[in-house]
Amino acid sequence: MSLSTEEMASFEATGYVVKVGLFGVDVIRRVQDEIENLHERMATDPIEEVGVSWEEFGDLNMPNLIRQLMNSELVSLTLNAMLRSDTVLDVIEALIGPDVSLYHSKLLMKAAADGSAIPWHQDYAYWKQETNEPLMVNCMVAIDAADEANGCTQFVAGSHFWGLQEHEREKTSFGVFLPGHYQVRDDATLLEMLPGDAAFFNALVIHGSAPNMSGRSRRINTFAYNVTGNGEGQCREWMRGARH
Ligand SMILES: O=C(O)CCC(=O)C(=O)O
Repeated sequence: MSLSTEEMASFEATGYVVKVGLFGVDVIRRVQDEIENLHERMATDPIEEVGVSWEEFGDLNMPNLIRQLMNSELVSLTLNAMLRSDTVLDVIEALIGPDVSLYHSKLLMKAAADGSAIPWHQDYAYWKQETNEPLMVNCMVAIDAADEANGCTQFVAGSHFWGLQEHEREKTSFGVFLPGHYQVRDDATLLEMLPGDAAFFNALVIHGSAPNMSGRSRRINTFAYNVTGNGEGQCREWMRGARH
């Protein structure tokens, strides 16, 4: 399953495109099983290559809750298989061409009631180097149902045409953000997803999300891909096409 002409046109016009049901329920159930109790497991038994950013509460009585976990393929065999599957790579190839490398895989855990907002940003604000171009594409897969109440991701359609905006910088997770951090924006579209749905989006489209105000977690995993050779150290693993 790659992209139809209409889906490609939608990606080009808005900066993102959604594939409903890209992964089946059983695949997602396996991921859910593999990441069960992940907050507790990463707190007591960290893995060296897995980078965890915790929710910051300033209250020692609050449990350790993961905000973002980098290299998530190391905590879930199923995520590891998904990121190298034709299901994803055929779409990525349609979007960025035949030379595809993995940039990274990250889990965003947005825990029930306590998962914090993700400020508005363009990914290229994190990734820009002197020598690279904003060619990277993300595949964000819903592990839980994501809706307005649990802080689904929102996109500003067409904002990839605005070029790279000036971002503020702080030394926290998601510390690169547009002025105002997270606030309601009239020009943003809520992207409600069911488990297994996937959104593909480019490196310049503005996105962010509200805090989780519900009793349900909103876990998503984003696989980021790059054109092999685009940037220094930004192609972690070769996936397809020419090897540079
Ligand atoms: O968690 C969110 O809603 C946004 C995630 C995000 O910024 C990303 O995957 O690049």
